Amino acid sequence: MVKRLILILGDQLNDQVAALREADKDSDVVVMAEVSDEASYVRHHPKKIAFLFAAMRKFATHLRTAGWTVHYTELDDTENSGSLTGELLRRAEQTGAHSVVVTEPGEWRLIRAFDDLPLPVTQLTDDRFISSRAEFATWADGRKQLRMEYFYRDMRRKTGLLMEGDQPERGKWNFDHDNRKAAPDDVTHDGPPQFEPDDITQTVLDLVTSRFDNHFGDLHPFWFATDRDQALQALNQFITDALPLFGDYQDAMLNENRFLYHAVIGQYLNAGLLLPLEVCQAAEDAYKDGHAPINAVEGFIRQIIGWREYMRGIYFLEGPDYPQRNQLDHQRALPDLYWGAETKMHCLSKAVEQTQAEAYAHHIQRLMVTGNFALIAGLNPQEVADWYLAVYADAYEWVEAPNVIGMSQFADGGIVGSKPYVSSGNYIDKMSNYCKSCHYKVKTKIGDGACPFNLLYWSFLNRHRALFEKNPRMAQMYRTWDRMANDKRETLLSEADDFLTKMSAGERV
Ligand code: FAD
Ligand code: DLZ
Ligand code: SF4
Repeated sequence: MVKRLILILGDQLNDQVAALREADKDSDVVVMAEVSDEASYVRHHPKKIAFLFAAMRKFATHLRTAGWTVHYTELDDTENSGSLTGELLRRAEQTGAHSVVVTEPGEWRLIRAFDDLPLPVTQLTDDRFISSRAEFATWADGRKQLRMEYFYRDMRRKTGLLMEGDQPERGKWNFDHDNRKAAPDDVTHDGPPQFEPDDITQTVLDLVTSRFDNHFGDLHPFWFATDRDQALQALNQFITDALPLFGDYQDAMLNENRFLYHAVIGQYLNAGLLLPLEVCQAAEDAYKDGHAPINAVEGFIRQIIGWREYMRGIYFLEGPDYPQRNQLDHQRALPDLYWGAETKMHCLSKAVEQTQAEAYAHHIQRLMVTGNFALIAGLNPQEVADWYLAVYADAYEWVEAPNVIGMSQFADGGIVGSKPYVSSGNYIDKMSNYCKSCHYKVKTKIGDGACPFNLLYWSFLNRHRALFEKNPRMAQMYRTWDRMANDKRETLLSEADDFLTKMSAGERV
């Protein structure tokens, strides 16, 4: 008799997940399901849906080969109930199982749905992460500020990565100072490997074309890795070809190059095809072998055992209402340019164009182009967050919400960041070659052709003066604003208003 259903979610595709380790091949049944509820709670990018469904199908095949009984529901199955809870109830009735075991999902929505299921569900700690929810809560307890840097140092101590005894390698925890180079003239890396779709992936691509053609994003060409072997190949290629320059050009952006020296492994890590520790160990080995310098390797490891773990910690610590926060009371609707409508702002146009094509943009494009613009234009953070959750192949609420609501939109009031990430066009000009091909002039502050980032930056600071002027890291900006001539300030604010009015009216701006 079947004892338990072992639910494996679309982002838990690894032999090491807790629910599989706990399960018994002889008496338990693995349940996996492609369901319309999950594919459409936001309108995910077609590449993201295809990636997950292909990776799920291939993982199910892998489990069967390893001797597991797997009940797999394809999206088109006539019996498909359309939801994960519906599928669990249906499979329980079919098999006679009386309980469910699942590795805890990365979303409050699903955690609650499983808690409410009229079947006993055990939700196990997801120990793919280095810091458990409980450990993060202990770390956070009693601290006035939850600074990533201190959490990260604890993660270094815990994992032993880049440590010499109890001291950091080369005597410094953080080499970020060396990682701010502007875009290189010549990029020596071809970007991530592109995998030819196999038969399983091809079937999924046909399904996604027929069912999700109306979602924003290009399905073709589809090149993602869809199983662990391929994801490991992608990781190895990154370590060999790109990691040595990852640090130097981490913040750079180029018209001609979508990936620069980034790893493009977020979707593999978050779906379980790669594990965070093995990725960091591969990077550390490259440092020990003399293949990659310390600024690159430390920077890369910090993103994973620092930022990634910290973001997850914040998501669970802050509770289910976190994604709904809107501390700055921003209410402007997301303009169509985020969905590919034409814009004269070249940086935004490039970031959205590559997002549409690849379901990918790197961190600085997300933070300092699309995110920065959303913040200084006063866009509603929940609409902004839904956009990020939909369009990126690596987006799941546990990591998307703290990045968008916290780091990017300051909608959590300063839990993740001590000041908002806002900048004028100057920063974008320094880190990219976008401005050279733009309709607007980055050096122009007001009047004909003024860069909208310049206008909106000051109007944002002016609007939120009461909140930010006492922040020591922002005092200098307010001093500069105060030194500006009165009529210049007035012109600037009125041009910013005009720009936003036109944008919201659907004019091409
Ligand atoms: P690399 O630059 O090569 O970095 C390596 C890895 O470090 C990434 O794969 C990722 O796992 C990790 N990492 C780096 N920065 C962060 C971070 N801030 N938070 C968590 N992990 C990080 N990352 C997601 O995984 N999912 C998201 O939904 C997501 N949404 C974001 C939204 C905004 C507004 C911003 C500013 C950042 C967001 N990030 C998100 C973080 C980061 O942009 C992506 O992890 C990164 O761009 C993925 O590309 P990569 O693999 O080439 O990363
Ligand atoms: C994102 C996603 C999509 C598009 N489809 C499925 C699915 O059909 N079945 C599934 O088990 N999971 C899917 N997911 C991931 C979930 O929506 C959810 O974000 C994660 O499981 C949370 O950990
Ligand atoms: Fe973007 Fe302004 Fe530069 Fe144009 S000039 S690319 S809008 S920062």
